[in-house]
Amino acid sequence: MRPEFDCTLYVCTDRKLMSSASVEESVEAAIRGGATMIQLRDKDVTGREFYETAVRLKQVTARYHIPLIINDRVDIAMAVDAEGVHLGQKDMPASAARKLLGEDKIIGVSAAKVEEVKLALEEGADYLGVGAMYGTSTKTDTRSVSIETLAQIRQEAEIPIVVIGGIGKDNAMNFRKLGINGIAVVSSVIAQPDIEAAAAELKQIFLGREAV
Ligand code: TZP
Ligand code: MG
Repeated sequence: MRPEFDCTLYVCTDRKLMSSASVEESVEAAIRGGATMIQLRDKDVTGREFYETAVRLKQVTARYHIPLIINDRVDIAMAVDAEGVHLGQKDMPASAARKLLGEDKIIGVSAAKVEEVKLALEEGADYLGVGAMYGTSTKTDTRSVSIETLAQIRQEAEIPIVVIGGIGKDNAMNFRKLGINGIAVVSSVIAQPDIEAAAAELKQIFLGREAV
């Protein structure tokens, strides 16, 4: 059985942006601050480096019982027994990843249009990453998604949705009322001087709660 997963605060790594010395340190701080899911996103590294980082990161996430999702690379997700994989529109379809990963792994798919959502649902995605909701300099080839399209996507899909792209303290409060399950963030957690505090604050803002 696929594990239940909580995508409230879904933190993606970026070794170019992180404020700490290692990916593991930044992820541990994010988890301490309340990250509920971690995605290893490592562009421009060799397969070996990606794999070795994934091995080290899995040790951290396993200690905290937080799901580790590998971006793009189904093979690396399998090799490190990560909890799942995240696929973009240019990656292999979720249905093909499912054949490789089996029923117990989580498969996320990026979507910016209703048609892409319909296909991802047909192909067996477990959650959707929808964006970019706002401007971001973390990823260059983004497509922007309006709040209206997001609302349409919410109507179309019963699976969990995380929003991504430029999510931060100023806008994280915009999504719960639309029935969005979580926020996926890179820079507003990973690039902050105090990663733990940034994660905690952002989660509170998304959930609409006062800081404790
Ligand atoms: N996919 C769409 S936007 C984006 C990704 C990976 C980058 C999000 O980064 P940030 O720093 O949270 O805006
Ligand atoms: Mg991808």
